[in-house]
Amino acid sequence: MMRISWRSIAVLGVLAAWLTGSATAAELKPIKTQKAKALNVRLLSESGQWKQGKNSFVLEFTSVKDGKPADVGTVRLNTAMPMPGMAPMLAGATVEPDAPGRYRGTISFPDNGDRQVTVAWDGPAGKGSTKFTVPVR
Ligand SMILES: [Cu+2]
Repeated sequence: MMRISWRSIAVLGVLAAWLTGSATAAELKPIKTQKAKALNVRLLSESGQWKQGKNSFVLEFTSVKDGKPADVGTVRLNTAMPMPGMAPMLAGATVEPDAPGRYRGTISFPDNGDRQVTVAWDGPAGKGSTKFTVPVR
């Protein structure tokens, strides 16, 4: 009779994660979930938050109706930090398509504080944009 210990299962899991490389959806935590008309927009990362310095993230677009990935074409993500008495600090993300309705991006922040985030898209699922606030810790 074969015995499989929980420890060996855990070891296999770690090995599988190594072999497949980058983080899978299950390992990502939501930073922000936003409904934009017929679309749900999710901003995710491994830590579930943005911090000062360079950040990697995933943007997911799904249909509100059936939950399926929505091909939104070209995606842009820009951030602004309003600062009293001076021009707002702006930072844009580099965003690359990863899978239908799924995009990978990076963005850098020189300091912490709340960012006004604008996500805009233009493609087969239509053209649109949404705004929300994300704290940079
Ligand atoms: Cu600032």
